[in-house]
Amino acid sequence: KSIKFLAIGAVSAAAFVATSAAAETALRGASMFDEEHAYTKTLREFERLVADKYDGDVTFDMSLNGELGDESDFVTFLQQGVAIDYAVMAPSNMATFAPSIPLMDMPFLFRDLDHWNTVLSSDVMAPLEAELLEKANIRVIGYAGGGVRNLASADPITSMDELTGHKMRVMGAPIQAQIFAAIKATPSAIAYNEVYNAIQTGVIGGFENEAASIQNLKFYEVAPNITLTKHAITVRPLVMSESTFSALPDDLKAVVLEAGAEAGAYGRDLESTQDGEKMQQMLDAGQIVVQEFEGRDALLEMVVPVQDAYAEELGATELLQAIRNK
Ligand code: MAV
Repeated sequence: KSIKFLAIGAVSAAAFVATSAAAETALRGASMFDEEHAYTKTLREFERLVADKYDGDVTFDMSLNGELGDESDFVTFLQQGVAIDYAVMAPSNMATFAPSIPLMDMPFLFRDLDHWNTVLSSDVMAPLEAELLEKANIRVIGYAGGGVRNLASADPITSMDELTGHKMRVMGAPIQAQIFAAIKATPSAIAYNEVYNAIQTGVIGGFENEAASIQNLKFYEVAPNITLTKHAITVRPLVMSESTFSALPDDLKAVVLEAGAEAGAYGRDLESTQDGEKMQQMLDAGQIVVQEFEGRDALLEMVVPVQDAYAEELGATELLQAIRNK
């Protein structure tokens, strides 16, 4: 009896899908984090805004907690237009397809939050977006981010002496390794979802990251020493696979662009506001020890020639200057 019942159920479920499929657009997102992280909240806001602004039927399905891998996996899916339609991405994790894009999140690029805000409210990044679209088939629809990146390590690092030779993980873009090598660390590109183990087993001494992610993925368990190098304020494009975007109906395209820009602004506000709070929560919980770095200004001097050479190699000297001049 129960078998018969199940069979009938299955048929009617399939029929329901068939009748509703014609008008419905199904979009899939991905996050490396749980619902609490600013990126997931940014993506949820994007979904909410699209559903709110769009007259037609659109459904969302987001995979969380790195179920589909880390951002270096996401970028391949986005580029090929399979499995993931939208995500928040670090530019330095998209370098394989678009070599100029990591200029956006190069360490020591922004003087402070005001500078970061001014740059992101301008259209100075437009040539980089164009390259990403053309070479990687990925469209920027907004900008999230706003976390301050610091060193996180198993042992304390407070001075140039301790930083020299420090084995640390960096993101996959060559410019990341070049910058950290210039400040005398020993960087290696390791996948984000292998970092926790690599620190735990002593393969590396630490990495660099922002408060939201250190807290969400409990990196403090293996790297509780935070050194305030404040070397980056994150720029994290909210992106959509162009294969997906170009196939959307025109009215939905317009809604996606509007919702992307608004959700990005929401995410920037959220993460930049929460950055200090999250650091304090980890401090209060005894999860981290925070230390200043003696001579941060010296670091800046060491990296500027590396930034200049990178921009020159990409033919982006004017663009870098335009960002610095903002
Ligand atoms: C942080 O979790 C985020 O900035 C994320 O976008 C990066 O991919 C990640 O760090 C990383 O360092 O790879």
